Amino acid sequence: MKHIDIRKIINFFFMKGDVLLFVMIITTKLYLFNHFASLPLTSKAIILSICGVLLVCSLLNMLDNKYRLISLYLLNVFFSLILLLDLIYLHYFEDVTSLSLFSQVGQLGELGGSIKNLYQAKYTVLLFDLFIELILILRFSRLIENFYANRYKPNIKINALLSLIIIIFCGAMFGMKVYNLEKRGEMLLKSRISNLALVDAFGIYSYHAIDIYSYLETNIINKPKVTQKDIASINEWFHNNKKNQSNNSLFGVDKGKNVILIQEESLQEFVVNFSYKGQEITPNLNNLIKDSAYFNRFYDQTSQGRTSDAEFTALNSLYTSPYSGSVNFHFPKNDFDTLVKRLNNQNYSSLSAHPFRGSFWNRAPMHKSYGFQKSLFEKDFDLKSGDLIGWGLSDRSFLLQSSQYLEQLPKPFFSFLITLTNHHPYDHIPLIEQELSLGELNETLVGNYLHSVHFADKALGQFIEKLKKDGLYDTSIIALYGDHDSGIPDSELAKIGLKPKNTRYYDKVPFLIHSSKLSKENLESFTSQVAGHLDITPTLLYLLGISTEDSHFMGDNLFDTNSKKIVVFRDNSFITNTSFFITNKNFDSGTCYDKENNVIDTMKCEPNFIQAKKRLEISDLILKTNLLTQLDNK
Ligand code: GP9
Ligand code: MN
Repeated sequence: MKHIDIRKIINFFFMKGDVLLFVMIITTKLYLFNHFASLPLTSKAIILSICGVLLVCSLLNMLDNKYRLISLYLLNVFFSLILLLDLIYLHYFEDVTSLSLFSQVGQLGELGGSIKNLYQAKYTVLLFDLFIELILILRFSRLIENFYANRYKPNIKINALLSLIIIIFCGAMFGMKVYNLEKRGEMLLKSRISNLALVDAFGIYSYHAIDIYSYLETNIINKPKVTQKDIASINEWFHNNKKNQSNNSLFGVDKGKNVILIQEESLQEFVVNFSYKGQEITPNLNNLIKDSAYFNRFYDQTSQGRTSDAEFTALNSLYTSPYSGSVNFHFPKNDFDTLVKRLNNQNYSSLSAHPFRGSFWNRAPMHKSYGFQKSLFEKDFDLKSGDLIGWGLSDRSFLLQSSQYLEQLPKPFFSFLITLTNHHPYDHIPLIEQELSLGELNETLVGNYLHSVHFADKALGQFIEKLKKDGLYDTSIIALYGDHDSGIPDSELAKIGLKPKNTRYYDKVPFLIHSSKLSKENLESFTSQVAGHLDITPTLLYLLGISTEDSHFMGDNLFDTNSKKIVVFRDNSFITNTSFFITNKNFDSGTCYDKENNVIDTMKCEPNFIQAKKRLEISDLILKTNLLTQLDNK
């Protein structure tokens, strides 16, 4: 066997001393970053972040010795600045930066002016070594040059092997982390819920790598080319679709009124007018419905983006993201045409409010893109005087505090209130607040849901009373809808006597519109139609007398009877007034039902399936290529 030269091995490691020192410095900075940002720090997240750094360093080994130190120094500057920028951004937006933000001047530009205020003296520790290193490099440049000149020249084979080992090790760590997360049901990579969740799981640098990849995937790799033919065919589709719309006496009945749009967390339709052991679950909602237009065949059109999808579909009247996960992360900087912008254009003031972090579902930048002049998140509410239940401020405190904001808004206003308390797994309501006597249902999932919905309903009742006191009840359109289904399995629903006849049987959420004008009308022919989240914007604009002729909303004004009405779901399932088609993507695997839920010949659903597919294709192309501004608006 060939003699092993120990000196060579020592020399090899000595040669890597600069890299080791660099990695130690960055590790320290990572600890400091997490400490300043008050983020939990797991060893896996640190290792995964360091992996990225090591990978970049291993490329450095290929460089000539002459450039080694300066490259390491520049990398240190680069990695330190990322941490610094993220800290500053976190301080202001409660989120870390992402590539989609850099791609447009918007939010970061806005930050420019306040960087001085957001910078904290302690952050300087992240830059401190850079100053010292720079002085040392300049002062001892000759010495350093000699030192590197006398080192071994980089050995390509050994360095390539080293890089391979790092890649295998890091890949395995990454894979294990993803596997463990998915085993726990957390599909963070496939369906991002917040950037911070990725930082928690993978570390800050790996998060940025994932973010860059996902940005490139959406904006370059998967971005289709749009031809003039595509544009013409989409224009034609919208043109034909509009031909069916007619005006009636309800157009503009609520012109100039304030709009209070409430999105209720996980509120399903089956609780409406439902009683258990003689107890009404939603007495306040039921009362409000008596005084409103109530659409009882209104379906949940959300997909993986859950609450954020409900916001998107309701305000944009487009279908959810064609990619897995929420529109909010794939297309936060698209040019949207929303209910918000349409009302802003009519001199409305606009406000959105939700008592949770603005970073969750990427809401802060997204609500800006929707056009909200002001958005309130957790930090804008008084958590000390309000009560905290489950995920945060209870609906009771949230709606009460929001009503104080509403009082101050210049009129007419549009406010979009997103509640939080009734969130899965619905076991947050304290015993003292549980008003229903549910007997054996107590502590079951469905029992907890009833308690939780009842609590949310009481909060709604108090809010309505407050609106009446503030003189807003009659001067506003109050619209309310559930964001998505509750995720309660059939076995639990059976405990309260519900037996779904197909997988989407209870996939309905309530949708009501209260306005003093509507309560006097007979609306049966409109409210008995099938409907969904995409119909909210066109319907409200219709009542407000704002034309949508120039829009590309894919939902319909529900105050118009439409024999061709179709509610399309992301997986290509759909419902019409007379049929229901359930599939998980293709036609052959689908089942066609008639209105009475009897299975009928699949071919009867084919024409509508083609129509549903076309709708999704159009919406997807609009999203993927940010097409709205290029379409005809006549
Ligand atoms: C949190 C809330 C919950 O902000 O919207 O979102 P969900 O888990 O229902 O999508
Ligand atoms: Mn939700």
